[in-house]
Amino acid sequence: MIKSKYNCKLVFICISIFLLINIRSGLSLYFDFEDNAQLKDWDLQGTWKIVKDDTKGSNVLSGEGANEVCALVGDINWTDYTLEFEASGQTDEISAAFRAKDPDNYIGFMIAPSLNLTEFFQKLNGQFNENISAKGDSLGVKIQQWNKYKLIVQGNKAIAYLNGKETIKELDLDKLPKDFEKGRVGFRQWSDKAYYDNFLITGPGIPRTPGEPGLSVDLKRILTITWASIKRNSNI
Ligand SMILES: [Ca+2]
Repeated sequence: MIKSKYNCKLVFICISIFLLINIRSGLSLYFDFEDNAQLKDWDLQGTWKIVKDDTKGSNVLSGEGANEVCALVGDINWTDYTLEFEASGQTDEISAAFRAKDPDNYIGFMIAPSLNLTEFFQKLNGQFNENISAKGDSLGVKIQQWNKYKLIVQGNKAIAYLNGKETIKELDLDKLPKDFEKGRVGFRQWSDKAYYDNFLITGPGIPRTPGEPGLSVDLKRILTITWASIKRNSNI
């Protein structure tokens, strides 16, 4: 019995170490943009840098340029994920990019306050197509206003939320070219300056990141369940 008890403890310790190693070795997938080291895994087109936003009281990712600016991160083979972030268009537009191969091939979700326009669009081999989705015109998003966005990209659907409410009709991804079946994620604008912060990427096969919201609670719960299961099955 004593030997069994020690074996069980050993199993628990091994599982705990395995979980911690997996969490710590993962690519950074939560970005609060508080330091420049967080940009090391990003591919940046245009001028992207970390700046202090006084209205928010936090460091944020700033992107700007004369034409299109694009910042991508993640694995080109990712398919499904949920993207959560905060954004504030400093001159006008903000956009998220997903199922992205590179700055010339991605799907975008755009908010343009000056046009009161919300839409999904695609860029394939450098060519834009803005007629792939419904358009929204009554969201009321303002320039230099921080808002919370969430994009759920799952299977053949993409759904966008603004401050917890669905923005426009979901996008049918199965009607788009097969080029958009998988890809990276990030942000982009055209000739505009925009701020982004607290970017969280979650999904199947996407590792967790130290410091991301909710992680410590989740880890504690997993370990508690594991330990309870070991005790139950071994009667210790
Ligand atoms: Ca921040």
